[in-house]
Amino acid sequence: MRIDNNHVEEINRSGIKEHASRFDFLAGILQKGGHDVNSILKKVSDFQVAIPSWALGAGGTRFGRFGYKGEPATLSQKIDDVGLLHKLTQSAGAISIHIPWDIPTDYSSIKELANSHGLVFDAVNSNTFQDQVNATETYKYGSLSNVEKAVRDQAIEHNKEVIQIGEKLGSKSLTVWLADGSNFPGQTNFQKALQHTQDSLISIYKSLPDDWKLFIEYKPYEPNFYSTVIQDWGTSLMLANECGEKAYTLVDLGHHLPNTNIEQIVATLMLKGKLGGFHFNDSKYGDDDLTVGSIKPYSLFLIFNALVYGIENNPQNPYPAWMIDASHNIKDPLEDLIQSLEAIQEAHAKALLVDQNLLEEAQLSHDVVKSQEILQDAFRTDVRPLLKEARLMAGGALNPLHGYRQLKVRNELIKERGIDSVASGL
Ligand code: PSV
Ligand code: MN
Repeated sequence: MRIDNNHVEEINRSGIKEHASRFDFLAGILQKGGHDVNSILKKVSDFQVAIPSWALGAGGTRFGRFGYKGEPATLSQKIDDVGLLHKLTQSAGAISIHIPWDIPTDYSSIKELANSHGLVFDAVNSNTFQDQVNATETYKYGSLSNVEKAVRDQAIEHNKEVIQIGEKLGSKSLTVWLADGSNFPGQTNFQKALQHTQDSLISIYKSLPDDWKLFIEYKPYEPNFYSTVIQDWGTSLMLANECGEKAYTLVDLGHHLPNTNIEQIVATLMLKGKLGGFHFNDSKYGDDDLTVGSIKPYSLFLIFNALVYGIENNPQNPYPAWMIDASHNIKDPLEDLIQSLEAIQEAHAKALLVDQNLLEEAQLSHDVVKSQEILQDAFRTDVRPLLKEARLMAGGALNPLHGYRQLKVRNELIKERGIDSVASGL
């Protein structure tokens, strides 16, 4: 199924009048408060988030997986799904693929298809956390950090192949996430594991085209439960620095121990010009991969406040690559992604309302109360009419979730793909 302009017109018709009055009301308040509404609208619509190819099917846990009917079974169908999301939300203009889950067979037709939906290919992701069919070496005891040279070489080679695939698609970055670590004290030598990882990453980095970036993800635990080689942002930053100027740290919101101050990590990395990419999700306990903004919306806003500050004040940091990295165990994956996109846009728009000059004044005069008020004023503003207006201007749906249901998109996908189609991926 494809959503066209007629569909969008149909789903927007009933709400347009109500929206106009709500938007005018909010725009009036913001203008009185000294905000440039047009510039905020532009920043909101320019903010595009990549959808990972593995998030379009139902996820699972180690206890089981409950499939979702009409899942995209091929890369083309996954691209079509991102196209649906983008048409409705006008904020999902890119797709990020995981290799070998989604290796294209016909590159030009895949690129053409993405192009027809207005999508580009974001970072390509390597996978050295699962053994592949016919692989000679196993990653059971690690990949880039493995004590066996043959295993490290296989993992390095895989990353180089992923770069080649990405080049054919027009991607400009490689994301490396390592599951490497240990389950028990004494199992590995920390120093040797880190040294091997560094040497392996440098070898991959040497194959990186000049206009590419390498993103190094970190994660404190899982699937290893005693130690992870790249456990935190400091380790990732250290490795990125060892690799060179095209290597960066990637922050995944779920990859922190509970209550970690992620906004401070963001600020630190941006000051150092080393925040390359960002994976959005939400969590209550660990790497729960829940819908963005579903658990801790205020934290998400504070993180966006640090991101917006960094984008405006840190020219040394390249514009980060944004991606949703969530998993959907019981929701329709497309509905879940629409909710995530909305939460991201909302937190971003609220952060754009923070008066940074006023905040600096309050900070310099040690007015702690006022500093808090400035942030919370922005957080408490209902920016949804702004998001709707930005979408409307870009040709999207006033309310993407309602539109998705009104057009019965899932039913159409089930008719086209059947009830048993299963997405490749985790
Ligand atoms: C690992 O938890 C991770 O966040 C990495 O980004 C992976 O590539 C992704 O999830 C999918 O497994
Ligand atoms: Mn991630």
